[in-house]
Amino acid sequence: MKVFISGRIAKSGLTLLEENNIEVTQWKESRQITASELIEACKNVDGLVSVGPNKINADFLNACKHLKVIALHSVGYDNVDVAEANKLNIPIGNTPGVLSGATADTAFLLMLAVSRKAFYLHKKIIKGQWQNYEPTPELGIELNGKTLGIFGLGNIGLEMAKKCIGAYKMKVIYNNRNQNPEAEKEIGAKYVSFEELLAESDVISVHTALTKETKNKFDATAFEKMKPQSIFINTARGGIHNEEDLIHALEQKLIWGAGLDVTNPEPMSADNPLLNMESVAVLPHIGSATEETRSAMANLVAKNIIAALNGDALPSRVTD
Ligand code: 8YV
Repeated sequence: MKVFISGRIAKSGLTLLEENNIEVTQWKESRQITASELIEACKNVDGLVSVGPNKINADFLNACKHLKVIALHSVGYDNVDVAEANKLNIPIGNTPGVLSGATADTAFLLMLAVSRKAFYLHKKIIKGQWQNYEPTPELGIELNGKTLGIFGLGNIGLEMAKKCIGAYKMKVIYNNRNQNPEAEKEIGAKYVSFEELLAESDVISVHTALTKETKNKFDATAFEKMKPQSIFINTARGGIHNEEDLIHALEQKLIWGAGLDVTNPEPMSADNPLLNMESVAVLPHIGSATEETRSAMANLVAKNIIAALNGDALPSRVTD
């Protein structure tokens, strides 16, 4: 059996595939593979490991109907036409669970960095602008006892909430498509409407999937309803916030700060105004980027491939 991998995944996953007699070819260039190169690379293989934002759309799927499985190296599957894959009987695997801790760490890191203007002040040192001690300019804000609003309380949101409760005894409210009674019981999170989430949160952290419903959810109207002292964090997908509206909200001090691990587009351009704002921290989509998590993701990817090629159910299959 043969598999094509559209990027460089952790060695543990490659070893697992090879131990199961699966022949691997890999995209090793630093640029993203193009749509036509991906189709070409998949011509003579049985499975695809899709790394990064390859468009697994109807065109691709119909050109590669022979694939027995597509294993995503991500929990997010907004780049996949799942309905079309289901129609063509191509199972799609993803990697939930194993990256929740690392991604929540990134959200927490951004929240704290924003609250103390850490990225901005670090850049001032580099520019030779560390000046005399003065007690009042460029002050941060504290998080102790504040209200955390989770937009999308699944695995990652729950991890973020637990960290915020543990570190700062934050009160947790959340808004979801569906209520999450287990999380309510476990951490005492309170379900609120989206409007209430906006109005009551001191920190809003986004942990939902990018869908038709969540695209541009945080736009000018939403930012206007947030507290002027609030912080907006997004480690999910850049398409969930409207970047122009976010810039405007920060410039007009409608909100206090923002931390982003995801942008729209990615990569973010180096001259983006967000990169020079005091209460903003931006990271280049590193949510799951730890040795441990990338290795666990590669293992789950390999297990999804192996199961499908053996005719078994995938340990983690995307269904909707
Ligand atoms: C990946 C992610 O780094 O899991 C996701 O949805 O966004 C990240 O963990 C990215 O998709 C690259 O494969």
